[in-house]
Amino acid sequence: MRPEEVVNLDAYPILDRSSPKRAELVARLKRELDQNLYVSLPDFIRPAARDRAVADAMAAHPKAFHNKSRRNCYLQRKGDETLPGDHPRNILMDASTRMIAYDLIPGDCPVKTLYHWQPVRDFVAAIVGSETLYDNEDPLQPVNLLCYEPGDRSAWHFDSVNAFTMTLMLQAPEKGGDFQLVPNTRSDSDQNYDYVGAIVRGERPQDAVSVAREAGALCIFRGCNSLHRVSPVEGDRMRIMGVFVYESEPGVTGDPEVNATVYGR
Ligand SMILES: O=C(O)CCC(=O)C(=O)O
Ligand SMILES: [Fe+2]
Repeated sequence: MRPEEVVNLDAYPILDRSSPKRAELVARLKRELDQNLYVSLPDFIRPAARDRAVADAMAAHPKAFHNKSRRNCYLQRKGDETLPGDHPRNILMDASTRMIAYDLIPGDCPVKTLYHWQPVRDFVAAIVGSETLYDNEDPLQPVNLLCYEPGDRSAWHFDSVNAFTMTLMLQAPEKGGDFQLVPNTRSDSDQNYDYVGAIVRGERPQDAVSVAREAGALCIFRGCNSLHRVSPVEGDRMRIMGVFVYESEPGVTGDPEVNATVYGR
């Protein structure tokens, strides 16, 4: 499939960089991201491309790494004995997902076609306010297919490295699997432990926004300072996401230790 057949160019006219329509679209999405810490782009890929990506995910799924862990919201498997038991560093939560690494995804899978297309890279850069974005060059990290089987979930966490995270819903579950986000739970200068603790202890459910995620929707969010999670998936259908990692400089590869925990190798 050519990139023009993957991306829904009717709804997202990203090809002509000088068109006012594109500029308006970028300005609106950028404003939304700045205000809400997330922005959702419904119907970003076409249904045929989505079907193909889902079929690729189903075919690769037996080789997915089952990432099952108990960890705190800072992605650590151990708490801190010197802190009280109800401190957010000491609240360990269960997460379970199935990770399909870059090297297990066919070269012509639509998620790779989209990721490696310059017009998409430019469009995303404009929305997140980056001069230029580069592909990640790790053998495992650049594009992943993340599957949630019934009962799978991700627990409250902050993303660790990237200034933004980009995901694409390929198959929504029948029920559950909601993406929930608490904007600005902490800041670069303030860990805000009291508030973070209240969220992970479940004391402020009203503060979490549920981001609607229809199949085909692209989501860009800033997860470094905003707690987020995925509620348990219910029903028979897997939740299947594409996850994309862009970098602000060329030649970035991953930390082998991080890869071992995320991909099991
Ligand atoms: O599956 C999702 O919607 C979110 C996954 C997530 O938290 C992440 O990629 O950082
Ligand atoms: Fe995350």
